[in-house]
Amino acid sequence: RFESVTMAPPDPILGVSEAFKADTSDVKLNLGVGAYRTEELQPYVLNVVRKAENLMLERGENKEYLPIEGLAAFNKVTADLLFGANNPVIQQGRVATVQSLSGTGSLRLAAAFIQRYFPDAKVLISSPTWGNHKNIFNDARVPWSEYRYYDPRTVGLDFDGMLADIKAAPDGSFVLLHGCAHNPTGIDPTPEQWNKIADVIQEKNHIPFFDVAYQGFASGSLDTDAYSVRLFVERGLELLVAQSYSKNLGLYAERIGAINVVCSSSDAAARVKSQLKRLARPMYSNPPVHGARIVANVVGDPTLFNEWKQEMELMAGRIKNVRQRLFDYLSQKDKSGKDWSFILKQIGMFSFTGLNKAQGLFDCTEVIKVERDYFWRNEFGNVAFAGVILPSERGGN
Ligand code: PLP
Ligand code: TYF
Repeated sequence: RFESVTMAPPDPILGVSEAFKADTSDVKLNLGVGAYRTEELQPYVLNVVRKAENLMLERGENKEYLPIEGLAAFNKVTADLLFGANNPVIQQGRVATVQSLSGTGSLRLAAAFIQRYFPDAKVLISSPTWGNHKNIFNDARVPWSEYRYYDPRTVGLDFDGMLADIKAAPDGSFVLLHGCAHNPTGIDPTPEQWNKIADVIQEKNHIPFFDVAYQGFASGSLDTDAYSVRLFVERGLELLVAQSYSKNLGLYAERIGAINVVCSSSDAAARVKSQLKRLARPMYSNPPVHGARIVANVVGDPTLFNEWKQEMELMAGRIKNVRQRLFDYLSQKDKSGKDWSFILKQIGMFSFTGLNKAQGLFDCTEVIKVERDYFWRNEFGNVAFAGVILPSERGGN
């Protein structure tokens, strides 16, 4: 009976990883998956994570089930980090926070919530966006359409197109926004532009839905990277925010994150939370405890919290530094007159090149000999800068 099952297409990002593993070159680099690498190209476990884990071992904590909504201490600190502990929405108990399975699981839980309580609404997503967004809403049976975001002429934001498309959507649509470090373009709106986006969303009675996968990891500052979310909250909007600790605490495989729903009253927040729990129960019953304890321990301890901020600055700083080195290298080597400054203007671990595959291979054969295969292979145009070593520094080419 399973004979009729057809082969699923491979995940485009995982496909790069598989091609990478199969390749025997000793100078290969995988720039597809968004995972931080050290200067030595190694995965990085943060020192604060090791320290928090040691604390946990010393305390001999048990492995009992968490409640459906997750670890209370985690839910508290995660909402505080995102909105700011003194934010009126926190003080007034207007945020429903549920620990979920990292960013992806939190988005998926929110999608299930939208499907159940807003069956006629659609979600607007940016063009382009992180590839998994479409999968998530498709599987949750939430209709979506795209709003313009990337302008190939400027390799920047198509701001007018974005506003026009958000305006043209049916009133009361959900608008998925990347809180910071837009994946895959690395192009974020300016504070003034965020203001105008909020104007239109408010005018249209839309509901903002933030995906925050890089708080603190993009700029190096937790507060700076929460700017957009806090601006919308300050305007009194109801909204959703999915959070992930994969990147900023390097907890990729621990699957730790949360979904936060800002409501207009604490009563509504309690009801929303009860429904999120009801959705989570038959899906996965309750979330994993390990990552939740790490986050709660790191944020809850002033010394560890400060150390975390320093390590985050270090990671964000290295990515910026690699961008600068790549920009310098390309500007010097590339004689085509192409403007490479977008590399410096974009933020986060991805860069959108604005080159198509044919151009990429053509330009890069001249410009970057060694990296070119992996540099351009990703279908999304994603380039993870965190692992780049320039050929000149490696002594070859
Ligand atoms: N959202 C965006 C925009 C991302 O780039 C990622 C990871 O790359 C995620 C969400 C979710 O990642 P995770 O499920 O590991 O938290
Ligand atoms: O977009 C990214 O880079 C992350 C990492 O099967 C990732 O989502 C990519 C593919 C995958 C799992 C994680």
